[in-house]
Amino acid sequence: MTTSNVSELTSAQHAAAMADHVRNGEARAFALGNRGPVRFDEQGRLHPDILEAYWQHGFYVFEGVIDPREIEELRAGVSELIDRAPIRKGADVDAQGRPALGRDFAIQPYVMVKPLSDPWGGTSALGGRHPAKMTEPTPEETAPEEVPYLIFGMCQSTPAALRLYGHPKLLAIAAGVNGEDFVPYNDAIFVKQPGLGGSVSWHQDGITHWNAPDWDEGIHGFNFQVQLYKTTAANGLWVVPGTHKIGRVDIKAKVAANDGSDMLPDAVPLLCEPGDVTIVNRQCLHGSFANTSPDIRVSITFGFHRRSSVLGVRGKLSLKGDDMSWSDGDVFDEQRVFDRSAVIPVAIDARRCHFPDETPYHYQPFEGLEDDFRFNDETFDRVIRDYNTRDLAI
Ligand SMILES: O=C(O)CCC(=O)C(=O)O
Ligand SMILES: [Fe+2]
Repeated sequence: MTTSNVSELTSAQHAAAMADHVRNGEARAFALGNRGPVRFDEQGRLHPDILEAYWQHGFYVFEGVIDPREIEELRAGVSELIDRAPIRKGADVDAQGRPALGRDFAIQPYVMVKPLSDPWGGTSALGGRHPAKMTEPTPEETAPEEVPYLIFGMCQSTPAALRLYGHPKLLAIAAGVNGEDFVPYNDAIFVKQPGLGGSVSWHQDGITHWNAPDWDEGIHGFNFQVQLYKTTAANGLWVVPGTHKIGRVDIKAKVAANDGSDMLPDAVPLLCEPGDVTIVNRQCLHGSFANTSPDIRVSITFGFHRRSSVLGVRGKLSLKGDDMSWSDGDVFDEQRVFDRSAVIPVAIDARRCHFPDETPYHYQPFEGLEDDFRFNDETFDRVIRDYNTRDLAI
Protein backbone atom coordinates (compact mmCIF):
# COMPACT_ATOMS: atom_id res chain seq x y z
CA MET A 1 0.00 0.00 0.00
CA THR A 2 1.19 3.47 -0.72
CA THR A 3 0.08 6.36 1.41
CA SER A 4 -2.04 8.76 -0.58
CA ASN A 5 -1.31 12.41 -0.96
CA VAL A 6 -3.62 15.01 -2.47
CA SER A 7 -0.92 16.21 -4.86
CA GLU A 8 -0.39 12.72 -6.29
CA LEU A 9 -2.14 12.10 -9.58
CA THR A 10 -2.87 8.79 -11.18
CA SER A 11 -2.08 8.48 -14.87
CA ALA A 12 -5.74 8.98 -15.74
CA GLN A 13 -6.07 12.06 -13.51
CA HIS A 14 -2.96 13.58 -15.09
CA ALA A 15 -4.30 12.97 -18.60
CA ALA A 16 -7.64 14.52 -17.62
CA ALA A 17 -5.97 17.54 -16.01
CA MET A 18 -4.14 18.19 -19.29
CA ALA A 19 -7.19 17.91 -21.54
CA ASP A 20 -8.00 21.64 -21.86
CA HIS A 21 -4.36 22.64 -22.19
CA VAL A 22 -3.91 20.01 -24.91
CA ARG A 23 -6.91 21.27 -26.90
CA ASN A 24 -5.90 24.92 -26.64
CA GLY A 25 -2.29 24.12 -27.47
CA GLU A 26 -3.28 22.28 -30.63
CA ALA A 27 -5.28 25.25 -31.87
CA ARG A 28 -2.38 27.63 -31.15
CA ALA A 29 0.08 25.31 -32.92
CA PHE A 30 -1.90 25.12 -36.16
CA ALA A 31 -2.47 28.91 -36.14
CA LEU A 32 1.27 29.67 -36.32
CA GLY A 33 1.68 28.56 -39.93
CA ASN A 34 5.24 27.24 -39.51
CA ARG A 35 4.67 23.82 -41.02
CA GLY A 36 4.48 22.13 -44.42
CA PRO A 37 6.58 20.04 -46.79
CA VAL A 38 10.26 20.89 -47.16
CA ARG A 39 10.87 23.18 -50.14
CA PHE A 40 14.08 24.29 -51.81
CA ASP A 41 14.83 27.11 -54.24
CA GLU A 42 16.31 26.64 -57.74
CA GLN A 43 19.82 26.36 -56.32
CA GLY A 44 18.71 23.61 -53.93
CA ARG A 45 18.81 25.90 -50.89
CA LEU A 46 16.17 25.75 -48.18
CA HIS A 47 13.30 28.00 -49.25
CA PRO A 48 13.57 31.52 -47.75
CA ASP A 49 9.91 31.45 -46.61
CA ILE A 50 10.70 28.42 -44.44
CA LEU A 51 13.76 30.09 -42.99
CA GLU A 52 11.77 33.22 -42.23
CA ALA A 53 9.09 31.24 -40.36
CA TYR A 54 11.79 29.28 -38.51
CA TRP A 55 13.61 32.41 -37.38
CA GLN A 56 10.34 34.06 -36.38
CA HIS A 57 9.02 31.25 -34.18
CA GLY A 58 12.17 29.24 -33.38
CA PHE A 59 10.84 25.97 -34.76
CA TYR A 60 9.36 24.42 -37.91
CA VAL A 61 7.46 21.21 -38.69
CA PHE A 62 8.45 19.58 -42.00
CA GLU A 63 5.71 17.25 -43.15
CA GLY A 64 6.31 13.92 -44.85
CA VAL A 65 10.11 14.09 -45.16
CA ILE A 66 11.02 10.47 -44.42
CA ASP A 67 9.54 7.76 -46.64
CA PRO A 68 7.37 5.05 -45.06
CA ARG A 69 9.91 2.33 -45.94
CA GLU A 70 12.64 4.16 -44.07
CA ILE A 71 10.32 4.80 -41.12
CA GLU A 72 9.63 1.04 -40.97
CA GLU A 73 13.36 0.32 -40.87
CA LEU A 74 13.87 2.91 -38.15
CA ARG A 75 10.97 1.55 -36.10
CA ALA A 76 12.40 -1.96 -36.30
CA GLY A 77 15.82 -0.67 -35.26
CA VAL A 78 14.49 1.34 -32.31
CA SER A 79 12.20 -1.50 -31.14
CA GLU A 80 15.30 -3.67 -30.96
CA LEU A 81 17.08 -0.95 -28.96
CA ILE A 82 14.15 -0.72 -26.53
CA ASP A 83 14.06 -4.52 -26.13
CA ARG A 84 17.79 -4.69 -25.51
CA ALA A 85 17.78 -2.04 -22.74
CA PRO A 86 19.18 -3.15 -19.38
CA ILE A 87 16.47 -4.07 -16.88
CA ARG A 88 17.67 -1.20 -14.74
CA LYS A 89 20.49 1.32 -14.76
CA GLY A 90 23.84 -0.47 -14.83
CA ALA A 91 22.37 -3.99 -15.26
CA ASP A 92 24.15 -6.34 -17.67
CA VAL A 93 20.99 -8.05 -18.95
CA ASP A 94 17.78 -7.03 -20.68
CA ALA A 95 14.24 -8.02 -19.65
CA GLN A 96 14.64 -11.35 -21.43
CA GLY A 97 17.93 -12.14 -19.69
CA ARG A 98 20.07 -11.49 -22.79
CA PRO A 99 23.16 -9.27 -22.56
CA ALA A 100 21.98 -5.63 -22.62
CA LEU A 101 23.08 -3.76 -25.72
CA GLY A 102 26.12 -1.54 -25.66
CA ARG A 103 27.76 -2.49 -22.37
CA ASP A 104 31.01 -2.35 -24.37
CA PHE A 105 30.35 1.17 -25.73
CA ALA A 106 32.53 3.97 -24.32
CA ILE A 107 29.33 5.89 -23.48
CA GLN A 108 26.55 3.72 -22.07
CA PRO A 109 23.65 4.02 -24.51
CA TYR A 110 20.69 3.98 -22.13
CA VAL A 111 19.38 6.52 -19.67
CA MET A 112 16.82 4.62 -17.59
CA VAL A 113 14.25 6.40 -15.40
CA LYS A 114 11.38 5.55 -13.11
CA PRO A 115 8.12 5.44 -15.11
CA LEU A 116 6.45 8.87 -15.55
CA SER A 117 9.22 10.59 -13.59
CA ASP A 118 11.08 13.83 -14.25
CA PRO A 119 14.76 12.96 -13.75
CA TRP A 120 16.23 16.45 -14.17
CA GLY A 121 13.68 19.09 -13.04
CA GLY A 122 14.74 20.98 -9.94
CA THR A 123 18.21 19.35 -9.90
CA SER A 124 21.66 20.60 -10.80
CA ALA A 125 21.92 18.05 -13.67
CA LEU A 126 22.96 19.34 -17.09
CA GLY A 127 24.35 22.56 -15.74
CA GLY A 128 21.16 23.30 -13.78
CA ARG A 129 19.29 24.17 -16.95
CA HIS A 130 16.08 22.40 -15.75
CA PRO A 131 15.14 24.44 -12.66
CA ALA A 132 11.45 23.49 -12.27
CA LYS A 133 10.05 20.07 -11.41
CA MET A 134 7.33 18.64 -13.67
CA THR A 135 4.24 16.83 -12.39
CA GLU A 136 5.13 13.19 -11.73
CA PRO A 137 1.99 11.05 -11.98
CA THR A 138 1.90 7.67 -10.25
CA PRO A 139 2.41 4.79 -12.71
CA GLU A 140 0.24 1.68 -12.79
CA GLU A 141 1.31 -1.02 -10.34
CA THR A 142 2.23 -3.28 -13.25
CA ALA A 143 4.79 -0.78 -14.59
CA PRO A 144 8.43 -1.91 -14.70
CA GLU A 145 10.83 -0.46 -12.16
CA GLU A 146 12.73 1.53 -14.80
CA VAL A 147 12.09 2.38 -18.45
CA PRO A 148 14.30 3.73 -21.24
CA TYR A 149 14.20 7.52 -21.52
CA LEU A 150 17.11 8.37 -23.79
CA ILE A 151 19.23 6.19 -26.04
CA PHE A 152 22.65 7.43 -27.16
CA GLY A 153 24.99 6.28 -29.89
CA MET A 154 22.45 5.41 -32.59
CA CYS A 155 24.92 5.72 -35.48
CA GLN A 156 26.94 2.92 -33.90
CA SER A 157 24.12 0.62 -32.83
CA THR A 158 21.48 0.99 -35.56
CA PRO A 159 22.29 0.88 -39.29
CA ALA A 160 19.01 2.63 -40.24
CA ALA A 161 19.88 5.50 -37.88
CA LEU A 162 23.34 5.92 -39.39
CA ARG A 163 21.68 6.15 -42.81
CA LEU A 164 19.21 8.71 -41.50
CA TYR A 165 22.18 10.84 -40.40
CA GLY A 166 23.12 11.12 -44.10
CA HIS A 167 19.62 12.04 -45.35
CA PRO A 168 20.05 14.58 -48.18
CA LYS A 169 17.00 16.68 -47.28
CA LEU A 170 17.91 16.86 -43.61
CA LEU A 171 21.49 17.84 -44.38
CA ALA A 172 20.27 20.49 -46.84
CA ILE A 173 18.05 21.90 -44.07
CA ALA A 174 21.08 21.95 -41.74
CA ALA A 175 23.04 23.87 -44.40
CA GLY A 176 20.17 26.32 -44.82
CA VAL A 177 20.06 27.11 -41.11
CA ASN A 178 23.76 26.91 -40.16
CA GLY A 179 25.64 27.41 -43.44
CA GLU A 180 27.24 24.93 -45.88
CA ASP A 181 30.10 24.26 -43.45
CA PHE A 182 27.72 23.22 -40.63
CA VAL A 183 28.98 20.71 -38.05
CA PRO A 184 27.27 18.00 -35.99
CA TYR A 185 26.38 18.31 -32.32
CA ASN A 186 25.08 15.07 -30.72
CA ASP A 187 22.17 12.66 -30.92
CA ALA A 188 19.74 10.94 -28.58
CA ILE A 189 16.56 8.98 -29.14
CA PHE A 190 13.78 10.17 -26.82
CA VAL A 191 11.53 7.24 -25.97
CA LYS A 192 8.14 7.85 -24.38
CA GLN A 193 6.25 4.61 -23.99
CA PRO A 194 2.51 4.98 -23.27
CA GLY A 195 1.78 5.24 -19.55
CA LEU A 196 5.51 5.03 -18.78
CA GLY A 197 7.58 7.70 -20.53
CA GLY A 198 9.14 10.33 -18.28
CA SER A 199 8.88 14.11 -18.65
CA VAL A 200 11.56 16.54 -19.83
CA SER A 201 11.27 19.61 -17.69
CA TRP A 202 11.26 23.09 -19.21
CA HIS A 203 14.67 24.20 -20.42
CA GLN A 204 16.71 25.97 -23.07
CA ASP A 205 19.45 23.76 -24.50
CA GLY A 206 22.45 26.03 -24.98
CA ILE A 207 25.03 26.42 -22.23
CA THR A 208 28.12 28.19 -23.54
CA HIS A 209 27.24 31.30 -25.53
CA TRP A 210 24.56 33.21 -23.59
CA ASN A 211 26.95 36.01 -22.71
CA ALA A 212 29.07 35.88 -25.85
CA PRO A 213 29.75 39.30 -27.41
CA ASP A 214 28.47 37.96 -30.74
CA TRP A 215 25.41 36.24 -29.22
CA ASP A 216 22.47 35.97 -31.58
CA GLU A 217 19.35 33.89 -32.02
CA GLY A 218 21.11 31.10 -33.93
CA ILE A 219 24.37 30.74 -32.02
CA HIS A 220 23.45 27.53 -30.12
CA GLY A 221 22.28 25.66 -33.25
CA PHE A 222 19.17 23.53 -33.60
CA ASN A 223 17.92 19.98 -33.10
CA PHE A 224 16.10 17.79 -35.56
CA GLN A 225 13.47 15.39 -34.31
CA VAL A 226 12.45 12.65 -36.73
CA GLN A 227 9.13 11.26 -35.57
CA LEU A 228 8.61 7.51 -35.95
CA TYR A 229 4.99 7.65 -34.70
CA LYS A 230 2.24 10.25 -34.68
CA THR A 231 2.93 12.83 -31.97
CA THR A 232 0.15 14.49 -30.01
CA ALA A 233 -0.09 17.36 -27.58
CA ALA A 234 -0.26 14.78 -24.79
CA ASN A 235 2.97 12.93 -25.63
CA GLY A 236 4.80 15.52 -27.74
CA LEU A 237 7.41 18.20 -27.24
CA TRP A 238 6.10 21.69 -26.41
CA VAL A 239 7.87 24.91 -27.35
CA VAL A 240 7.32 28.53 -26.33
CA PRO A 241 7.51 30.30 -29.71
CA GLY A 242 9.97 33.18 -30.06
CA THR A 243 11.95 32.46 -26.89
CA HIS A 244 15.11 31.80 -28.93
CA LYS A 245 15.39 35.58 -29.37
CA ILE A 246 15.15 36.77 -25.79
CA GLY A 247 18.15 35.26 -24.01
CA ARG A 248 17.85 33.21 -20.87
CA VAL A 249 14.31 32.75 -19.61
CA ASP A 250 13.65 32.76 -15.84
CA ILE A 251 11.88 29.41 -15.92
CA LYS A 252 11.21 29.22 -12.19
CA ALA A 253 9.54 32.62 -12.24
CA LYS A 254 7.54 31.68 -15.33
CA VAL A 255 6.16 28.54 -13.66
CA ALA A 256 5.50 30.46 -10.42
CA ALA A 257 3.58 33.12 -12.38
CA ASN A 258 1.47 30.27 -13.80
CA ASP A 259 0.28 29.31 -10.26
CA GLY A 260 3.10 26.76 -10.10
CA SER A 261 1.67 24.78 -13.00
CA ASP A 262 3.98 23.30 -15.64
CA MET A 263 1.30 23.84 -18.32
CA LEU A 264 2.71 27.12 -19.61
CA PRO A 265 -0.06 29.11 -21.32
CA ASP A 266 2.05 30.37 -24.23
CA ALA A 267 3.54 27.01 -25.19
CA VAL A 268 2.53 25.02 -28.27
CA PRO A 269 2.95 21.30 -29.03
CA LEU A 270 4.82 19.90 -32.04
CA LEU A 271 2.14 17.89 -33.84
CA CYS A 272 3.51 15.37 -36.30
CA GLU A 273 2.64 12.34 -38.38
CA PRO A 274 5.14 9.49 -38.75
CA GLY A 275 7.89 10.68 -41.10
CA ASP A 276 7.50 14.35 -40.18
CA VAL A 277 10.63 16.10 -38.98
CA THR A 278 10.89 19.14 -36.72
CA ILE A 279 13.67 21.62 -36.20
CA VAL A 280 13.77 23.41 -32.85
CA ASN A 281 16.20 26.21 -32.07
CA ARG A 282 18.22 25.11 -29.02
CA GLN A 283 17.60 28.49 -27.38
CA CYS A 284 13.82 28.02 -27.46
CA LEU A 285 12.17 27.18 -24.17
CA HIS A 286 10.89 23.63 -24.51
CA GLY A 287 9.81 20.58 -22.52
CA SER A 288 7.46 17.60 -22.49
CA PHE A 289 5.07 16.04 -20.02
CA ALA A 290 5.01 12.53 -18.58
CA ASN A 291 3.35 10.35 -21.20
CA THR A 292 0.03 9.39 -19.63
CA SER A 293 -1.47 9.07 -23.13
CA PRO A 294 -2.09 5.74 -24.90
CA ASP A 295 0.40 6.62 -27.69
CA ILE A 296 4.12 5.96 -27.91
CA ARG A 297 6.49 8.73 -28.98
CA VAL A 298 9.91 7.97 -30.43
CA SER A 299 11.80 11.09 -31.49
CA ILE A 300 15.17 10.57 -33.14
CA THR A 301 16.91 13.73 -32.07
CA PHE A 302 20.16 15.07 -33.52
CA GLY A 303 21.53 18.56 -33.78
CA PHE A 304 23.79 20.73 -35.90
CA HIS A 305 25.76 23.89 -35.26
CA ARG A 306 27.38 26.68 -37.13
CA ARG A 307 31.08 25.88 -37.42
CA SER A 308 31.90 29.25 -35.81
CA SER A 309 29.89 28.31 -32.69
CA VAL A 310 32.13 25.33 -31.82
CA LEU A 311 35.58 26.03 -33.21
CA GLY A 312 37.97 27.02 -30.42
CA VAL A 313 35.20 26.71 -27.83
CA ARG A 314 35.42 24.63 -24.65
CA GLY A 315 32.53 22.20 -24.81
CA LYS A 316 29.97 21.64 -22.10
CA LEU A 317 27.50 18.88 -21.45
CA SER A 318 30.01 16.15 -22.25
CA LEU A 319 28.32 12.92 -21.37
CA LYS A 320 30.37 10.63 -19.17
CA GLY A 321 28.20 7.53 -19.01
CA ASP A 322 24.83 6.42 -17.75
CA ASP A 323 25.09 8.22 -14.42
CA MET A 324 24.12 11.46 -16.19
CA SER A 325 27.04 13.36 -14.82
CA TRP A 326 27.91 15.98 -17.36
CA SER A 327 30.95 18.15 -17.25
CA ASP A 328 33.18 20.61 -19.04
CA GLY A 329 34.63 19.09 -22.16
CA ASP A 330 37.64 19.65 -24.38
CA VAL A 331 38.43 22.72 -26.43
CA PHE A 332 37.15 21.92 -29.90
CA ASP A 333 40.08 22.38 -32.28
CA GLU A 334 40.03 21.82 -36.07
CA GLN A 335 40.96 18.16 -35.66
CA ARG A 336 38.18 17.46 -33.18
CA VAL A 337 35.60 19.17 -35.37
CA PHE A 338 36.87 17.24 -38.40
CA ASP A 339 36.83 13.89 -36.56
CA ARG A 340 33.24 14.27 -35.36
CA SER A 341 32.08 15.69 -38.69
CA ALA A 342 33.47 12.59 -40.45
CA VAL A 343 30.35 10.70 -39.31
CA ILE A 344 28.47 12.68 -41.96
CA PRO A 345 30.33 11.47 -45.11
CA VAL A 346 30.32 7.88 -43.79
CA ALA A 347 26.56 8.16 -43.15
CA ILE A 348 26.04 9.62 -46.63
CA ASP A 349 27.89 6.66 -48.12
CA ALA A 350 26.01 4.11 -45.97
CA ARG A 351 22.85 5.66 -47.35
CA ARG A 352 24.10 5.58 -50.94
CA CYS A 353 24.69 1.81 -50.66
CA HIS A 354 21.17 1.25 -49.30
CA PHE A 355 19.22 3.75 -51.44
CA PRO A 356 21.15 3.74 -54.73
CA ASP A 357 18.49 5.74 -56.60
CA GLU A 358 18.70 8.76 -54.30
CA THR A 359 21.04 11.66 -55.06
CA PRO A 360 23.51 11.80 -52.16
CA TYR A 361 24.07 15.01 -50.23
CA HIS A 362 27.27 16.87 -51.03
CA TYR A 363 28.87 17.84 -47.68
CA GLN A 364 31.16 20.76 -48.44
CA PRO A 365 33.75 20.29 -45.60
CA PHE A 366 34.63 16.81 -46.97
CA GLU A 367 34.75 17.84 -50.63
CA GLY A 368 37.38 15.68 -52.38
CA LEU A 369 37.80 13.41 -49.32
CA GLU A 370 34.80 11.20 -50.00
CA ASP A 371 36.88 8.12 -50.90
CA ASP A 372 38.56 8.17 -47.47
CA PHE A 373 35.15 8.10 -45.81
CA ARG A 374 33.29 5.34 -47.63
CA PHE A 375 31.16 3.10 -45.43
CA ASN A 376 33.19 -0.04 -44.66
CA ASP A 377 34.65 -1.98 -41.72
CA GLU A 378 37.69 0.25 -41.57
CA THR A 379 35.71 3.50 -41.38
CA PHE A 380 33.29 1.90 -38.92
CA ASP A 381 36.22 1.34 -36.55
CA ARG A 382 37.92 4.65 -37.25
CA VAL A 383 34.93 7.00 -37.47
CA ILE A 384 31.72 5.43 -36.15
CA ARG A 385 32.78 3.33 -33.17
CA ASP A 386 32.34 5.49 -30.05
CA TYR A 387 31.87 8.56 -32.27
CA ASN A 388 29.80 10.17 -29.52
CA THR A 389 32.89 10.56 -27.33
CA ARG A 390 33.71 13.27 -29.89
CA ASP A 391 30.33 15.09 -29.74
CA LEU A 392 30.46 18.86 -30.10
CA ALA A 393 28.22 19.89 -27.21
CA ILE A 394 27.86 23.57 -26.35
O1 LIG B 1 11.57 15.37 -26.96
C1 LIG B 1 11.60 15.77 -25.80
O2 LIG B 1 10.72 15.50 -24.99
C2 LIG B 1 12.73 16.65 -25.36
C3 LIG B 1 13.61 17.08 -26.49
C4 LIG B 1 14.66 18.05 -26.12
O3 LIG B 1 14.80 18.51 -25.02
C5 LIG B 1 15.58 18.48 -27.19
O4 LIG B 1 15.44 18.05 -28.34
O5 LIG B 1 16.48 19.26 -26.88
FE1 LIG C 1 16.26 20.12 -25.02
